[in-house]
Amino acid sequence: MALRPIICIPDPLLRVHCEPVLKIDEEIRVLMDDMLETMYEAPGIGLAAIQIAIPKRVVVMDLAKADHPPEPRVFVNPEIIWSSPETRIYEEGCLSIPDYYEEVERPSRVCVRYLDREGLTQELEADGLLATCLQHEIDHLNGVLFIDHLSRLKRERVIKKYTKAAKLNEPIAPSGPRTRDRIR
Ligand code: GNR
Ligand code: NI
Repeated sequence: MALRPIICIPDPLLRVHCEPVLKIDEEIRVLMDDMLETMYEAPGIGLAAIQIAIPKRVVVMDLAKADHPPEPRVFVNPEIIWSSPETRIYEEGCLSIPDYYEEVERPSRVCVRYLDREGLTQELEADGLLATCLQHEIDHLNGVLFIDHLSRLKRERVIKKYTKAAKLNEPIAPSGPRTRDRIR
């Protein structure tokens, strides 16, 4: 297992459309394990492969509460096959936009089809934080960030701040999303 550096905006890699995984082989299993380790260390509740600069459609997640056993999940080639007409608003953060949080409105429930660790097709109907997080991560696979769901003013303000900081080589935050979202 290995920790891999997480890339941040304005890195253009965060805007690429990621490639489907054709075969779940040892290389992909190593990637999943490295992503989980990197996510736990950040700490975050989800991570898309592109956040460690790998343009493949792989997502990891763990929504288990801090005092509960870990529940690592992996989703390969996840697709939203149904979204509820009802929406919910949740305050999101992103490890690639450290220290910035804003409310995002998304469908409150989704049905997702994906391949599991063994390469078997699975379908999952999700609500609550799982539904929000799945949509946040699937957006990453398509080069979309949660700030793209905000007003243009808010989005441009954030991008400008991080672009300036990157030019001056100033780290914006040493750690990941604040403890409220952190579960472990
Ligand atoms: O750790 C994370 N917390 C979070 C909180 C609300 C909605 C989405 C997320 S995902 C984020 C980790 C991350 O950036 N995944 O891409
Ligand atoms: Ni994110």
